[in-house]
Amino acid sequence: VCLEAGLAPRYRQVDLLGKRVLDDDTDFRAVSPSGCVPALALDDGTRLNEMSAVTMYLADQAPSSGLAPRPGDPARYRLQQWLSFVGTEIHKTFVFPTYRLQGTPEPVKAHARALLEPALAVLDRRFREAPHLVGESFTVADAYLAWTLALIRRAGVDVAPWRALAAYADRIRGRPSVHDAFATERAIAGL
Ligand SMILES: N[C@@H](CCC(=O)N[C@@H](CS)C(=O)NCC(=O)O)C(=O)O
Repeated sequence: VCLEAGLAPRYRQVDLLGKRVLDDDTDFRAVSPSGCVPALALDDGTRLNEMSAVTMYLADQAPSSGLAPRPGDPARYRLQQWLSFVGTEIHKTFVFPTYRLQGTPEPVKAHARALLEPALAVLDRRFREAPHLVGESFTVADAYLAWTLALIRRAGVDVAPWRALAAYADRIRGRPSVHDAFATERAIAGL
């Protein structure tokens, strides 16, 4: 999102198990009460959490980017709909239990995998109608979905049976900002 918006934040690494900010060994819960990323800290002391709020805030710093429809535009609610769908039906339903740092029992993982399928079908239907989640242009919901699709792929789930979704996944992976964001993340994590 920052790459698309032309923003250059300072990234800080977090030990998500120990809940510490790595560079100064401070308590991560001071910036994120849930202990979850993302957490955005502004110079004026404002702290913001939750993917949907953080990404919409960042989008609104660059209104001409089109990353979020402007307030008053009905499409803004459509964006909120898709951010919520990706967050609850894909991220927390499948990605989170699959990659949970503390580990997840295998039957729970299998259940998460089964729950993913209807969500993928919803996305496939959407991409038969439009090139992006909200419509013609890339928004922060697509950025969020791009990240979840990468983790779905890494988990060994092949989305090929959902052909419109698979075509979208290929397209979005080739988007320069998506490619560069993963490269930045790999460099920060030393992968
Ligand atoms: N509801 C949160 C969920 C964020 C979330 O689950 N983040 C994971 C990483 S993908 C996390 O920080 N997990 C740490 C933990 O569960 O302790 C959001 O939408 O931002």
